[in-house]
Amino acid sequence: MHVEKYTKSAVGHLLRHYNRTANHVSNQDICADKTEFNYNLCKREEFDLSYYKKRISQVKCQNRADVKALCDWIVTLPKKDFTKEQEQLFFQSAYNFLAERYREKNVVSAWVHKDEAGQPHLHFCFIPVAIDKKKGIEKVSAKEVLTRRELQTIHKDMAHYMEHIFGYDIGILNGTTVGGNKSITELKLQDSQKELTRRISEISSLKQIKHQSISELANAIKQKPSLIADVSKAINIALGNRNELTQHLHHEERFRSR
Ligand SMILES: [Mn+2]
Repeated sequence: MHVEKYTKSAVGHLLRHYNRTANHVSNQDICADKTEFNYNLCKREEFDLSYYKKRISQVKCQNRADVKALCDWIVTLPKKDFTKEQEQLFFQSAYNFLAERYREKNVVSAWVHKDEAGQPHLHFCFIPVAIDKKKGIEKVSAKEVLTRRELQTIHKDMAHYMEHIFGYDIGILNGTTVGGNKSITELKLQDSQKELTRRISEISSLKQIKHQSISELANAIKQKPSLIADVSKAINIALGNRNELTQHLHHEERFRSR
């Protein structure tokens, strides 16, 4: 399972993507024949977009374009030989677990997609509503709802919950093990993680070189203690201390003329 956060401007399009009323010509991964098997676990009389608008008007929301107003927990069905009933039990349980955690009135839609390449998955879409500690009012804050701690604990909590329902550990997939079903955002993230790994290995190889030359230097100093003075002169020159450089050159000249 992994979470995505979206700004207000994306909400209309996203909800149409989840409920499949958007034009999906561009999405090659959706198999139109299977779309009828999708189902929404969030049962409301009104349309998702109008419920979203109504709910967000009830809470404080900063009037800034970059405010994350909708979050989507994507929960993927583990690759097990689940019957149709077990599959539905899995998604219904995931819904119950998440609806309790983020409060049902903040849920906008909860579509199970069975028409995409890869495993069936749930898009649990909700407005991240936190309680403002000073004013005691409800406010939109993805930062305060999806804290680092929340992201660290939810996976384990969900696994426990499912174990309680199914009677055994069904193996909830986390974001890094989902594979196959990655969004653009995830792929970008993967790229930057690869870049980071590359940088880290570069740094550690640099450190190795540094260690080598330090031990070489240490050996050299042991054999010729006056080298310390030379090293400190060299450091000054390297740091751009012009006086040191001139003195050094004069000294060399005098040395040579003797
Ligand atoms: Mn989907």
